[in-house]
Amino acid sequence: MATTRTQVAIIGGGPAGLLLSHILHRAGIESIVLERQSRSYVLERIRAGVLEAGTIALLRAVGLGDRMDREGHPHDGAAIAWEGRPRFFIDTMKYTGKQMMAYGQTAITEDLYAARDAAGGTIIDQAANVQPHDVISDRPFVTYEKEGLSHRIDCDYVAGCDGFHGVSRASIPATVLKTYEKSYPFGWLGIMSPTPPYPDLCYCYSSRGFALASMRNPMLSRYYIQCDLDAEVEDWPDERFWEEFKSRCPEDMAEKIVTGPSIEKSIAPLRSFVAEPMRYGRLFLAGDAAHIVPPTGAKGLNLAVSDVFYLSRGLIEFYRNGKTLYLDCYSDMALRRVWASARISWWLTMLLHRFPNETPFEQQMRFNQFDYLQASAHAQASLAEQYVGLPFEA
Ligand code: FAS
Ligand code: PHB
Repeated sequence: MATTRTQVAIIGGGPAGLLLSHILHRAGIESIVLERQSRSYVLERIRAGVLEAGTIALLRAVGLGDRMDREGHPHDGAAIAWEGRPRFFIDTMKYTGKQMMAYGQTAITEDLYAARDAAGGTIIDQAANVQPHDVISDRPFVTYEKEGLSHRIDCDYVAGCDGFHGVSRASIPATVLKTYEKSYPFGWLGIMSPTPPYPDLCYCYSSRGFALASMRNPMLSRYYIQCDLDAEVEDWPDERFWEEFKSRCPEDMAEKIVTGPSIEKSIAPLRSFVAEPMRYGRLFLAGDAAHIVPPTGAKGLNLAVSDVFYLSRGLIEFYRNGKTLYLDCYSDMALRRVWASARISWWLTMLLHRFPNETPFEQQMRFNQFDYLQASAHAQASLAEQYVGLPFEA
C-alpha cells in the first residue's frame, strides 16, 4: 500500500472540501482532497444559486471574488408573490445594508478547482472506497483505492466534506451521533434554460403550489416548481413545465417569463437533517455531511461555507500556535448557525408550499403569517436578517 502524509486529509471535493483546502493552503497548511467522482461529474451537478452576504465576503477575502463580482448578479433581497395579495419584498438592503448574490455553485466549484490547480493543490479524483481510520487517536489516517492500487494517507486531522451520502458521518458511532430529520411531502422540479431570467429572485405562493424564479447569468435562467414526491422528470416536458410555472405566478410576472428549451431538468426531494456533534476525535464534519436544509431559504451551500470558516479558523490556530480552542468549540459554533439556518429554511418551506391534506385552519395560519409580514416592519427586519445570512461570529 502506497503511503503518503499530509496535515489535513479532506474527504469530498465539493464546495466544502475544495474551499477548506484552498483556505488552508493560503495559511501554509497542506491538505489532500479525496473525491469519489470525476471532476466533470462534480461540475455537471446543478445545485445552489444564491449566496448570502457572509459567503460573498468570505470568497472575496480568500481571493475568490473576481469572477463572482464580474459575472454574479447582486440582489437587494428577494420577492414573494402571493396569490391574490400585494407583492412582498424581503428587503435585505433596507434592513441590513447587505446584498445577496446570484452566482451558481457550479461556477464556485470551477473557481475553486482553478485556484487549487494554480496553487498545485492535490485533488485525487475517482478515489474509491475512501475510509477514515483511527480518528479518535492522535495518528488518524485515510485509505482509498485508485486504478486498482490501495493507498494510505497519514494525517493530523480528517475533514469529512463528503455530503449527505458520504462515509464520514457514517464512521461516527451511533452511540455518539444524534440525528434530527424531517422529510417534506413534496419535491422541487428544477429546470435550467438558456433564456434571459426574470429580473428578480421571486418566490411564488399559489393554490397550485410553490414556484421560484432565479438565475445564473443574463442568459441562463433557473426555475423551480413544487412537485409530488412520485413525480418523474419524464412527466414534465418543457411545455408542461412552462405552463404550470406561469399558472403559479401573478399575471404581470407570467408575462415577463421568457420560455425556452431546458438544458437541465431534475427533481430534488426536500428534507431537513442535522447531525450532532460535528466532531469525533480528529474527524470534523462540514457541509452536507453534517446537515441538509430544504433549498427554500437558499442556505445549503452557505452553511457549508460557514462550517469551513469555523473549521479552517480552528486548524489555522492549531498549526500557527498549537492551541485548539477554536477546534474544541467548532461543533458548538457551527451547529448554532446550522440550527438557525435549519429553522428559517423550515419556516419558509412551511410558509410557501401547499401541503397535501392541510386543513382550512392551517391555510388560514399561513395566510395570516404572510399578512403579518406585510404589515410589520419588525417582522420584515427579522426575515431580512435571516435571509441575508446571520453573521458568522457569535
Ligand atoms: P456536496 O454534496 O456538494 O459535495 C460532497 C462531495 O463529496 C461530492 O462531490 C461527492 O461526490 C463526494 N463524496 C461523497 N461520498 C464520498 C466518498 N465516500 N469518498 C469521496 N468523496 C465522496 N443549496 C442551496 O443553497 N440552494 C439550492 O438550490 C440547492 N439545491 C440543491 C439541489 C440538490 C439536488 C442537492 C443534492 C443539493 C442542493 N443544495 C442547494 C445544497 C447543496 O448546494 C449543498 O449545500 C452543497 O453542495 C454542500 O456542499 P458540500 O458540503 O461540499 O457537499
Ligand atoms: C437557485 O437559484 O438555484 C435558488 C435560489 C433560491 C433558492 C433556492 C435555489 O431559495
